Amino acid sequence: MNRKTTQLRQLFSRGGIIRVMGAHDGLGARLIERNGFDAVWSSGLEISTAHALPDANLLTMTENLAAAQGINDATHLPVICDCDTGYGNSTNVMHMVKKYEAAGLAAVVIEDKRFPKINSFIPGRQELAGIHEFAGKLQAAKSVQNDPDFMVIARTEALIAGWGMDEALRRAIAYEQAGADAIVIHSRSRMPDEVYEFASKWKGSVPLIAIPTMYPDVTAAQLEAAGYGMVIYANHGLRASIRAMDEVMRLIAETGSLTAVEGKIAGMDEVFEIQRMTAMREDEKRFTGRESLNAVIPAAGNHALESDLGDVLGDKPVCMLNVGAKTLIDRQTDLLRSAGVSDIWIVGGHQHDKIRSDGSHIIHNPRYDTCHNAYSLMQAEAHMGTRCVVAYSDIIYDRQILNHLLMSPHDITLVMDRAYQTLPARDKKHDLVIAENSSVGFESRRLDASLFLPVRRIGKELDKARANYEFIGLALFQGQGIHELRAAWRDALSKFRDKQFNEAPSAEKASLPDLIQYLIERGAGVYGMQIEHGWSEIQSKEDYRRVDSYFQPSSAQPSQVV
Ligand code: SPV
Ligand code: MG
Repeated sequence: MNRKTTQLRQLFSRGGIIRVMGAHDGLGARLIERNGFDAVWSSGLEISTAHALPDANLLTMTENLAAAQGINDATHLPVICDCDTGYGNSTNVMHMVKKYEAAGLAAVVIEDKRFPKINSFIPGRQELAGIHEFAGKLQAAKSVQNDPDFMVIARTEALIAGWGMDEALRRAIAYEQAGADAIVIHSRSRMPDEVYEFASKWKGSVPLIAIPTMYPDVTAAQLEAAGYGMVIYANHGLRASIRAMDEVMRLIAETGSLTAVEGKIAGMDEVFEIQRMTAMREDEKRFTGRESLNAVIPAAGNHALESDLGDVLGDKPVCMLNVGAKTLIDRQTDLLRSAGVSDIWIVGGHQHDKIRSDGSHIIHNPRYDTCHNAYSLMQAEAHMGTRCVVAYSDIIYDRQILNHLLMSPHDITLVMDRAYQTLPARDKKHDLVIAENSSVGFESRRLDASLFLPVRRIGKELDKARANYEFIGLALFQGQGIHELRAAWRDALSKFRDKQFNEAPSAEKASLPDLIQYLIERGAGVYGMQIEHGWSEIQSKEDYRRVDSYFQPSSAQPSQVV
């Protein structure tokens, strides 16, 4: 990318009026860039106002330079800096040019008023510097720049100070002869006639710049036609934000709530986008070596079809059921986040637009009614990263179960409950698991290798006498396990498109256990983590009633299920 100085020069040689917008910080600069302006004006008025100070040379050069650097750092656009009168005499101007040029700023603008200046629209104190004195400042500025493309722009305040058109033209010519690379002709007239007249009488060759704050009806095209090379909208972002902030604050103060302002303010996602949070996190993944932990929650199925939950659900997917005044999905995502999961991907299908989950990504599986949950899961395959928790949307489980799962050393780990055999029979078929060495003693609080056992088979139709566990719908895939999952899925889709795939009529209609069984057959190491109780699924009214009552405030909460 070119230097910003060269970029600005290229804008002048491109032809067409250059459109510049004022800012006082990096946020303003980002918004200016995304709205398609050509360059940013680091405005003295804006920077002063952001400090809640009058625009009257109260801030030092260092403070203005810091603001300009903040603006410059936030944008690819060249930044043109309002440097008032140059912070003193020629010596100050030389120091200033060295500093601004070294900071990568594209141009400085100095104005021919006496120090301390006051904003041009404050009547009664607009004192002009002598023409030779100011020409000397411009020569001084030009004598110290290193980069030939760096621009020193002269601004004459002759019209502002009431000295008339001839004086303005005389000064502008003198400033061009002193080396100025462009001329700002400032006017406080309510009509553009003055700046039109100036341009029509201008005999110089450097470009002219207008700041139409006081004659807002003029268009960029009209200024261009009149001979202007640049228009600076000096302070409109600042003034818009004052109005917007005021309105929102008034509404909050009046109503005592944030509801009234929700539709009027930028969402947090937009804030993060402006910050470039996503880019930062991508870099973090690449360079800090910290593995990200993600989660995918397939939540596409219609539970009303397979259970008696219909009237409890209404038009909601099961993950939006409230259990104890909090939705299932919020319970699960809060728990996942507190365990260090950074990105959560929810794959919706049936009533997907009813899913609300702050901070999670929601993907739509449009084929949810003909495909099963392995298909939904794999809709998120690009987002699994290097470590990924997979969790059904209709379950609830102990924090400790998740913590232990995240300690698994294995590439693929399923959470499996050995208590299912002791529970009263349920109508629905369980996802059964046959694991090796299941006779190994199990103590739920003991953390050692025996917590994890190799899985031999998984499915609903296993021999109950041999199946010693139930898969609870929670699993961890990491490292090689993610590659194996993807490869098995691709293979299954091509080989079992219209063929029985384990217990499913085809790969697309496969459940996650069907896919896991395939992983086992392909030789992947699949392990089960033993638990005993501490979780529940919601697949019937009875499940719902039980879990919901568990979370009622009056009932004692015996464990740490969230
Ligand atoms: C500024 O933005 O600080 C300017 C332009 O100098 S004006 O306020 O219009 O004088
Ligand atoms: Mg200014």
